[in-house]
Amino acid sequence: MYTLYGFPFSQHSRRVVSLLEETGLEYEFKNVDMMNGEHMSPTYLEINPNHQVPTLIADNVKIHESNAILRYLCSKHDLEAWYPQDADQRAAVDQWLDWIQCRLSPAVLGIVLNKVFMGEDADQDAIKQGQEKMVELSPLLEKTFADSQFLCGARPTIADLALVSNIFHLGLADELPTGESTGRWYKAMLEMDGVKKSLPEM
Ligand SMILES: N[C@@H](CCC(=O)N[C@@H](CS)C(=O)NCC(=O)O)C(=O)O
Repeated sequence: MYTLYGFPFSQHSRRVVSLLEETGLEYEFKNVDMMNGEHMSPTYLEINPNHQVPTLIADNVKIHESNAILRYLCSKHDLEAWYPQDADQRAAVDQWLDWIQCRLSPAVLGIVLNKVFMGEDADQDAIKQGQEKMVELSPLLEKTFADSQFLCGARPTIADLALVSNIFHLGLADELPTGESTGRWYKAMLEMDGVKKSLPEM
């Protein structure tokens, strides 16, 4: 039985929830109320000194970093379909996970943080930079989904779960990547039970 500390409006938390739900692994979700600063409380800082969600706790391990948690769960439970053992196939999943974290996510965060959560303190430059980056990155996704049903082939992997958590986040700011094939992929991802269960109540 896992304990997952997270927050439904955190895209990094949602990707872990969606894997746990998709695979039926047992877990207890502990809500860290970020709107009220609970992630900065001494109690939570003991759990994760980086003051970030998610954090996963199992019998012998405590892990932060959402993608590390996804990889851990897959390795621990032999979730081959979600994170292949084969080196070539695994490299493709890892490549997308890193691309999402390093290239896409900063743009998404810049837009959503400032358009949705910062009110009058919003940094308009960060929104503009994020939007410009999305104009650059959206065609890369569109080309990928024109050739392939999911990021790494005919079925979703943890890379798709990481991506959909970002794209849903972008949707909070009324922005989505352009492209018919990307739209088809997004619709298919939103129909997955685990993804549905990871979404915040709105
Ligand atoms: N690289 C981390 C990022 C986690 C992250 O940025 N979490 C945000 C919520 S989506 C957070 O907790 N922010 C609070 C803070 O940084 O103080 C991961 O992938 O888990």
